Amino acid sequence: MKLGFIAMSGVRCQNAELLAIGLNLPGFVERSKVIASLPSLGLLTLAGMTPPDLDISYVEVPDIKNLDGLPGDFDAVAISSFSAQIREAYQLADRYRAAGVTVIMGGLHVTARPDEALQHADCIVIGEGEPVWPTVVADLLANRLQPRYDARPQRFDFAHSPMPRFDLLEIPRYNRLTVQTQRGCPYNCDFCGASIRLAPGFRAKPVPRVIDELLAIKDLWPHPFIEFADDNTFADRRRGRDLTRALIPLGLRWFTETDISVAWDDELLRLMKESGCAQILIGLESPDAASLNGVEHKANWKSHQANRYAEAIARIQDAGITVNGCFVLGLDHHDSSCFDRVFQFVRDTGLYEVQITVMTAFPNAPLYDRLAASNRLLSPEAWETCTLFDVNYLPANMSVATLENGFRDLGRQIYDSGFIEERRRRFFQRQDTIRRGLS
Ligand code: B12
Repeated sequence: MKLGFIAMSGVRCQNAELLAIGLNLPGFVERSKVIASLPSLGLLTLAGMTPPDLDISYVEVPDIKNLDGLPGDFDAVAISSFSAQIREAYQLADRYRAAGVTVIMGGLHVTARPDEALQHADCIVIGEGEPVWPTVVADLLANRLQPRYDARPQRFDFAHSPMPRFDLLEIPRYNRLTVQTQRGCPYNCDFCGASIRLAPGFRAKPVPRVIDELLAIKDLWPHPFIEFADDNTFADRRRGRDLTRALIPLGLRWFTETDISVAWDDELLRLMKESGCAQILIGLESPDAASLNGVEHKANWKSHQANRYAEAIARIQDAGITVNGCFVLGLDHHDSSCFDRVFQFVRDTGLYEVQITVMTAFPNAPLYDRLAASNRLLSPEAWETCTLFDVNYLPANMSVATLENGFRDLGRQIYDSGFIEERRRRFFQRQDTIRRGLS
């Protein structure tokens, strides 16, 4: 049995003007180059649970438009899904099926729209892959594959997490590799379409398991750059301290996503720096409390943090860790002044790196149902617009054009090479001052 794991990587954006600008803006280009070259950890993880007697390979299909024939010579393929690439995934699935290849699909979009996906696949998996994958493979081999496997009643215990098959990758084509140290998040943001939608709550992988994965990568690539494919690595700060202590001897450089609360834990910040943390990405979403009202559903947490954002960023950056501050433009409390407010906040705080995105209704997020119920989705099944850059809804307090133009202009300002340079210089000068004990 030849089984192919088919990843559809690369970045996606429908807005032609933004694409064109992206080619000129160093910030966009840099980030898109970095992120376009990450492998599918989901598929590598499933490969790690696949019995060794199957003949398996991992294939990247970045663009199906320029595809000559079908990638690989397989009896069955496992295809992963994000909303933005789902139409391409369906086309590829249809082509495989027409050629007699069995198609199994899973991932975030398939979990959100299982019935839609079943029109293009022989079998779909809903929820996390690990709890059901061994059964799927056994059924495939025994010729009794079911159309749908639902992992949701189970919560996968990370103590049993498989070793992802990093060895299937052509390592030199990647500039960083991903390892997952936890899944989910204690919070529930309106627009979040990440792993909390596969299974609720926050779960962490045992630290020794994480270290095993990192050592496996180091065997293949002695000095890797690691991106933790986490939602909120340090939501449990005590565990975060254990993790960072264990990372120190590995001599890595790493990046992750977490929330602003790390700023108030001096020991954790010190350990993060010492263990090689280069940058943390934080979803600030908007600079002020009023515009964040209602964004986090459990405790309005983000709105309560906003007044301390500037101080928190300063504390993290003073610890020698750069902050990649993420802002969502077009929130319901945003009007046309939001673009200037974000720009001023970035300038005032000296955020080292910035990521701006447009509010996006992923089909698995509460935001989607809210916008659909009030007829604010412009094209409810235009999944290809779920890119974080394309506007597919009626903003509450501005027009679509105002949001699109404001977003584009803010991008021009934020990614202006002089402005990037100024923020970088400010960070390094401050580090120098701290090192010389002058602060
Ligand atoms: C790493 C990453 C990437 C990488 C790698 C993508 C890849 N090929 O896997 C890159 C940089 C390429 C990328 C690109 C994009 N990304 Co991205 N990315 C992430 C990130 C940070 C981690 C994802 C990850 O590795 N998770 C860990 C693995 C283990 O989980 P998993 O993939 O979900 O797999 C599990 C299950 O889903 C399931 N499963 C998955 N596939 C399959 C297949 C089968 C057959 C089966 C049975 C099961 C199964 O089993 C796995 C184990 O349980 C998340 C944010 C986050 N913190 O989670 C965003 C995230 C997934 N990305 C997102 C988006 C929007 C994008 C882009 C559209 C951005 C853009 N404009 O280009 C593109 C789309 C790329 C594409 N071609 O589809 C959204 C997706 C939301 C959604 N519901 O669709 C997320 C959640 C971020 C966000 N801000 O909302 N991304």
